[in-house]
Amino acid sequence: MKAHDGMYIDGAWRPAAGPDVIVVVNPLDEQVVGQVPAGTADDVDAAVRAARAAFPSWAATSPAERAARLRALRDVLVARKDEIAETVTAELGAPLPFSQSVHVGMPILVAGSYAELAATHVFEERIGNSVVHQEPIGVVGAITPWNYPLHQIVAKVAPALAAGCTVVLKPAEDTPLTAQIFAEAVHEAGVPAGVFNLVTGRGPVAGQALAAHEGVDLVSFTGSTAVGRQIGATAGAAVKKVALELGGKSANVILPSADLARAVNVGVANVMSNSGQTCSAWTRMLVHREQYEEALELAAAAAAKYGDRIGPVVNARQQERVRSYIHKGIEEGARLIAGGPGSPRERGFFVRPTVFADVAPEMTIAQEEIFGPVLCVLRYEDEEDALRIANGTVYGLAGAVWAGDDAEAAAFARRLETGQVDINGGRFNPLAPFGGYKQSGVGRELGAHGLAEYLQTKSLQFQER
Ligand code: TXE
Repeated sequence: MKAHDGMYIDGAWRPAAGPDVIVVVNPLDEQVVGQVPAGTADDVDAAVRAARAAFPSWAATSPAERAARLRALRDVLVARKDEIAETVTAELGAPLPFSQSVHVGMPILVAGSYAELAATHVFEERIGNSVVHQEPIGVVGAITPWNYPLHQIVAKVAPALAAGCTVVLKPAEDTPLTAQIFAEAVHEAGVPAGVFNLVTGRGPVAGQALAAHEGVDLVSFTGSTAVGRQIGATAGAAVKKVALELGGKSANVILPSADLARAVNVGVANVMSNSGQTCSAWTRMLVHREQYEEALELAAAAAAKYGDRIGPVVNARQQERVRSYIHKGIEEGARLIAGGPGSPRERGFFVRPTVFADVAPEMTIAQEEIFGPVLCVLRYEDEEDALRIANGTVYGLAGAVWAGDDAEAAAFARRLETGQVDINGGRFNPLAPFGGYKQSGVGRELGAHGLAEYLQTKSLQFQER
């Protein structure tokens, strides 16, 4: 697969400062797909300098001009969608139709939504005798994970550019080729040199250097809670703003009035999709005790249907991690009703679609993010019990509620300690804010709330107005 052997800095591909490389492996067959340079603090420094130098003139462009560049960026992503989908599939192992519809389809929607928002957002308002200006925060250090390689990038870079910020992106080690295509797309879209810069590299080296760089005004990170905590501490010490989108352990609450079969089937599909590597996945299904046995039959059958259609997980480490959680579930007394820790294929980092019954709320598999195709089905006594279980983790990213009508589900959803809830199935809305309560993060992505992360306000106080 085509790969650049340099970093995209100040509008051109430049040689990396050091000799280290990252080898990209296809999780489906364990074949090498390409390699990219592993950046050092020197590469990060060059990229941050370029972003700083480009900031004043980009910040001064009109919102209409920024909207035009974002529209052009969206158009390039659309024009290159097949190539991007193939690259995501090669790096992440996702089935091609899923890469086309979700891994590429979703960021195209998000890029389009920020082209619109840049054009329509009110960057200046009068409040009494003051005029309040919303100004770009400056240079953004964006650190992204591999689970949605393009979406995670676009969800940070599009609002940053719409706001008038400049960006240095450090994408995940496992999926740098998609990030390189994104950099080409930004270039083709006519975004001026230095406004967007890409440094591929390892988290503890390039990522750490970016998070700590004094030329960065905001660090926007998506990834594990452990690394997020570290980045938050580094940024806090430097009084630098952070946005953190971290893990989740979302509850899928099926109330007794719901269409049980539909709720279970959609619920299983939600967890198995992207091989369970979705921070918002509904990994805990909560079912009323009287419907529990029926739900288990439905869930086991739905999981079995996935069988071979599910893609691998991203790498050997993730495969091991997921399998060890499955072992832990068995050890702690949960009952396996589909899948298990065994490997379904000789090659590739596959994990079988797995469902656990008789999961107690305090078990490790019901508390920690597994990030694999593993569903826990829990039993509740009544609504208060369901609420206590649903809210009983350190996370609060997403969730779902099913009921006979939307109003009943929404009333329950209002009591959940979580940033986003799908009502009776829901539907992706690129304008709705996404982000965590509790240890799932700080700040929001998408829509106007996502844009606000990249802005700071200045009040001009007049004597009269
Ligand atoms: O994440 P990391 P990993 C969760 C999920 C998964 C676990 C581990 O539970 O099993 O995290 O995944 C960069 N300073 N999520 O190890 O390490 C790294 O290079 C600065 C949830 O892949 O957090 C990559 O670009 N940066 C999730 C990014 O951080 C550092 C998505 C994420 O990697 C760094 C992915 C450091 N010290 C994993 N160390 C979600 N919320 O969607 C690493 N990085």
